[in-house]
Amino acid sequence: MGLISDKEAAQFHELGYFVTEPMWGDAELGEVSREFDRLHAEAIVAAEKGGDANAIRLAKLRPFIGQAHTKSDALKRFVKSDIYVEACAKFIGPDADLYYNQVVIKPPEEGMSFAWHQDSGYAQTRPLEYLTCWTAISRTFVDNGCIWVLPKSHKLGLIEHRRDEKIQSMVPVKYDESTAIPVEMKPGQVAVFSSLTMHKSGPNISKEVRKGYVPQYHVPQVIRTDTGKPWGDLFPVLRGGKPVPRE
Ligand SMILES: O=C(O)CCC(=O)C(=O)O
Repeated sequence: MGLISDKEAAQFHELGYFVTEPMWGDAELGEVSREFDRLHAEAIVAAEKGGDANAIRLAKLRPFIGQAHTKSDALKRFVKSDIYVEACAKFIGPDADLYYNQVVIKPPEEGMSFAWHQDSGYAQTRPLEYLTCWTAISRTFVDNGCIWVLPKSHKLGLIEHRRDEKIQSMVPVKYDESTAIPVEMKPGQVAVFSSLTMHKSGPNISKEVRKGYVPQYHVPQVIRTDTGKPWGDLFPVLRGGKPVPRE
């Protein structure tokens, strides 16, 4: 504990996000980065086996590799990192589960953008709001497709989203991006934000790969509103205010 200051917590509540200092050393980030390369190669092979041209394109240029903690022992340990557990204790409560986690890679010069959205716009849960910890595994900057946020957008509540099949994303029916700011990060920094905070990411037009890891956390056994059933990774990280030990 002690990684998140009162000022950062206040910014989370006021603006809907804050950005930490780098939280891991080169060795740990290097291990995660290598796991990203392995998972990306596997995702391309799996898409090529399926034979769908759009799926192959997305696997190459904008892979979102979900439930990565089940595909990598290193990531299964990483999701219980101190900064995530502390963010859960501060913003969720004494008990929290990993809700979903994704590896998101944008290859140099051709990585694709990802449209504005609230994470809660994808699947609604009871309770609605949860925590996204967007983590820079590589350096991230405007030209390699860093994320952008709309400060205070979490205060708008849930905005209606519609599915756009062409880009295979949920998109809010209306928004004003005039106050958007880019969140450029060093490797190991975390943008901690609400699932109601609007964000997007740009294309990668640089020569550097952009690697982001996106673990999200919620109350234990969270219910998906449309099915009434528990939903998500349901992987405990915090119980009774204490971190669940790594295996
Ligand atoms: O990493 C990205 O490019 C966007 C990820 C994102 O917005 C999300 O996972 O909700």
